Amino acid sequence: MSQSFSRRTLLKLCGSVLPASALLKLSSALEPAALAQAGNSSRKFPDGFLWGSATAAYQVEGAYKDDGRGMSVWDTFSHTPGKTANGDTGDVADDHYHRYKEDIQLMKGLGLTCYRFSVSWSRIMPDGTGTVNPKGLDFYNRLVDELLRANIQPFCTLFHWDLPQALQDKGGWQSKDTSKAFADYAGLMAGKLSDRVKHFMTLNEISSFVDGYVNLKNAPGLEVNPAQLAQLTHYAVLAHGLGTQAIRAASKPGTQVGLAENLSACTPVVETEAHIKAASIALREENAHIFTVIMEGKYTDAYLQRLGAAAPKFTAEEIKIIGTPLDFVGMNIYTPSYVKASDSPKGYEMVPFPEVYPRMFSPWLNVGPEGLYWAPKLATEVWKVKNIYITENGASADDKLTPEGTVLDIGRVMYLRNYLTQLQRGVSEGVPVRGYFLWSLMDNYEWTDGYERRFGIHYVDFKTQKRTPKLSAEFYKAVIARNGVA
Ligand code: GBH
Repeated sequence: MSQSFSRRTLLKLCGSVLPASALLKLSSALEPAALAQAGNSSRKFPDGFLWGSATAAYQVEGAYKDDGRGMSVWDTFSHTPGKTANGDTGDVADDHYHRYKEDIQLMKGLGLTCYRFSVSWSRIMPDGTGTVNPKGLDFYNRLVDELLRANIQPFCTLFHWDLPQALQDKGGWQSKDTSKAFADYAGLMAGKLSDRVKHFMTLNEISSFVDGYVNLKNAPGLEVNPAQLAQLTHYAVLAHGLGTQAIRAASKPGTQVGLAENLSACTPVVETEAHIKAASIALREENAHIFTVIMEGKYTDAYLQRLGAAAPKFTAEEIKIIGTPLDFVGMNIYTPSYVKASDSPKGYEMVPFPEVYPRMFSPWLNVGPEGLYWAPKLATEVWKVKNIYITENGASADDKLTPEGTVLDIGRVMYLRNYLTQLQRGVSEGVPVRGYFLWSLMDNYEWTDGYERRFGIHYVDFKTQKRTPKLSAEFYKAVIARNGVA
């Protein structure tokens, strides 16, 4: 049964306890315009807050053989029978390589002020090193120019998992040569684009792509032993450090460098002093192998002790490079890691998600909006981070195109509204988050899940390549227009 009262009834009910002046206020506050305004002022973001969306080369571009592009580990992996849902590949994906102008119109339609894309390394250097392919470079020049024409700031990720196959053949991330090759490529790109691109991210989600060396669900789909895992993770963070230095050396002044990492977004189970303290200890330790060593230029003692003989081998010089100070950090946050206080020596305990729990359309996508408040807030306290971007946040849903040609994805809208409310809470308290990138602009190739898991706010019919805005696109457009949670 509906529990809402008419305005008249409400006034009657309140009339018995409220003085006449309050009554007058209450009655005008209930006018629709006043309601919209109240929402506006109380949940606003600061002026200049950047609103974006994110994609990645292999997930949207397609055109996998065009203009001299070399093969990447994801081409090999997705073409191997049995590796991805329905054998789906990124051969065509969203055909963004040919339709980028149309896609920039979608961005304009939303009112985006920034856009995060990634460069396909094997389009630029088909063999991973050496010869540069001018036609590959051309594509990103055209993309950047078109974004700027639309008044959208380009944010460029240099590596989003699609390692050139030629480098994989020489050991991939198990070889330190890959870290050096990445720095060469990153410096090259910064030299070409930094006259127009002001924000570069080195690597996207180190923790995810190193997973491809222990988890057969990700490229390159290998299973190495634990000792090798810590070592290759070390080569990846080293690539980030070398890449940061190479980008700085090659860039125009004013260029900002960071990374995009899906750190474990430690969040107190209950907002009490003890649990909050536990979450902040956990943030350092749970991210020791990647985020912490990058922020602090040091592996924590607990991490090295925990690994024992499987700990990575490294030099003091490498550690210093890894800790090269950054201009900003990017956080990909989808789901929180809940932490509780504990009397154990480490002082915290991770709380696993139960079997029955609110989830979006990917088994791992547990809903926990306050992760978007706590992870940036605790990172600011622990590492004195000055500039944060939420480089990814978004959700999968079982979207269905209605016969009328729309998608009423209220689940995704619910998810976004709650996460953005928590983000606004942090920003209003001074947490230095400067911008937000929604994953994703449009449905795309969701790696091992193929085209079965849709994350877009535009629906893509992969047969016709037609893009249709979902309800969540209307929601996001309203958020951007009022610079506040809608
Ligand atoms: C991001 O990863 C990626 O950066 C982006 O490319 C991707 O499309 C997007 O999120 C949505 O997934 O199947 O149990 O092995 C988010 C973090 C880490 C989540 C790996 C999925 C695999 C879980 N991802 N994880 S499992």
